[in-house]
Amino acid sequence: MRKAMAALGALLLIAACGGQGGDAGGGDQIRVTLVQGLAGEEFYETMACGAKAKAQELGVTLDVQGPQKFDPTLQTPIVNSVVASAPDAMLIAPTDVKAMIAPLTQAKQQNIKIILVDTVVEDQSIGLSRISTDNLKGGAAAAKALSEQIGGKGKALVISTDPGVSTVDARIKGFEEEIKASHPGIDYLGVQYSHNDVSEASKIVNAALAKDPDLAGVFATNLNSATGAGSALQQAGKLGEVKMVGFDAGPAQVKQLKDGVVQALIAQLPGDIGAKGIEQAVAAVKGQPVTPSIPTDATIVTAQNVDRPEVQKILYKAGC
Ligand code: T6T
Repeated sequence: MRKAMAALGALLLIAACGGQGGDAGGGDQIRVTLVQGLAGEEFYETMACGAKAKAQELGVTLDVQGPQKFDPTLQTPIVNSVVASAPDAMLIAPTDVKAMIAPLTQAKQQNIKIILVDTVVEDQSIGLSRISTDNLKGGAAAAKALSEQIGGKGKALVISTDPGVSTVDARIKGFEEEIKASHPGIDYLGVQYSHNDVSEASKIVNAALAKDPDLAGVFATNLNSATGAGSALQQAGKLGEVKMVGFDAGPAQVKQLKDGVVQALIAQLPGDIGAKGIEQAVAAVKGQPVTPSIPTDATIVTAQNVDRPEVQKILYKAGC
């Protein structure tokens, strides 16, 4: 685990400054809308808390909206209505790399400054700034942590949301590359998709246990996948037998960590992502330089460090 923590420490990179800016803003209060990937989910609520605190500090008006499901067909109409309300800037976590290009192009054409928080789209011209965890390194760190837990051998399964979500796709890539390069004893069973649904993730793990009773490890690439996968392992009485590493650190994941269902969580800094998003939005609206790419840190949380004050501080919250 120590090795994995050291690897994850390297996720903190120095942000490179760029000179891409927008038009100068007027004297009125700047209006920003944050469009979450999923309303009410702790990662995005913690992001909203960070954005709200920074908006208040900078005297910015902030509106927060999000779909009830992590689904581009639900996020698109929200973006369309935000475009109609013509804020100065939009912070958005796009729910699909392709499907969200068209609505965001509309926003760009209306001269709304777009800042990508967490996820991105394939069209590199969308987003004056992109703020996220280094998910590729996070996935590799998850592979190392899981391998350590299962003694470098046995069957390992990945549960993700849907293909086409930039963050979790990068986590899978990082995981797979690390397993292939350095963990020859691991029999990789591949990825199964839960559509970001807790009960779907549980079903996948139940079916996997039926097919492969000797399953050794699970990597769940995000909060809902981890919650569902963890409860399936718990209900199947597999504690201690099947090890699990999950991305994200909401209250349910932390409980599973303390209950011994999950051995390690990779906690992101959604509050920082939101706060930095507001800073970039304000700079863009004022025509000041923005930073095209801002990596934020991630930490491996285990039963050993979870109660430390510095770790408690980074766990996700359901509200501010
Ligand atoms: O893992 C986060 C986020 O980074 C990802 O893009 C989608 O899922 C979460 O919101 C957690 O469920």
